[in-house]
Amino acid sequence: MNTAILLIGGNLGDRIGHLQQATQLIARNAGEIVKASALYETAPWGNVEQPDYLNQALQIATPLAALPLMHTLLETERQIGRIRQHKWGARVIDIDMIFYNDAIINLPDLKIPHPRMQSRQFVLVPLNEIVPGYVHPVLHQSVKELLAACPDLLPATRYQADTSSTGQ
Ligand code: PH2
Ligand code: MG
Ligand code: MG
Repeated sequence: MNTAILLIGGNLGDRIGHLQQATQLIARNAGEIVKASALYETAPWGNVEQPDYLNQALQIATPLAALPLMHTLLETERQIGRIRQHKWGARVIDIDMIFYNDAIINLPDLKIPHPRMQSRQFVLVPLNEIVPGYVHPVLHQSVKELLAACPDLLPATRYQADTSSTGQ
């Protein structure tokens, strides 16, 4: 078995529903969910003219090698209804592989660890909840250390679904 750390997120439509659908499909097609973080509401990174995201980190145990896993995750995005438009644009679902064991992969379509993870609060904050001690195989720092040193100031806050209208 292999360990993969994923970050899922989206900022269009039923954000919670899409994350739940993604988690179910990943469990069915890629491997058992070992840990799941809370949901975090995060400010859009890159192109700021778009709605806030919900992001969540997952640790999975997978029999798949990294490349087949990536193809499975892309297929899962399509099943949930993602249509790829602009880089860093709004989307119903994005499923990114952040770590795969302690592998370093530099293929044209697959870079592991995710090359921008260390500069993004929306990745590091959810990861820090489930795998604070995971060591980045290139930077040789733990997720907790990367978060402490992260220059990004965009907020990532634990998301509470609004239950105020569901009765006293
Ligand atoms: N994904 C992006 C670009 N910007 N911003 C937030 N807050 N969360 C994301 O998941 C995200 C983003 C490209 O994949
Ligand atoms: Mg992404
Ligand atoms: Mg992606």
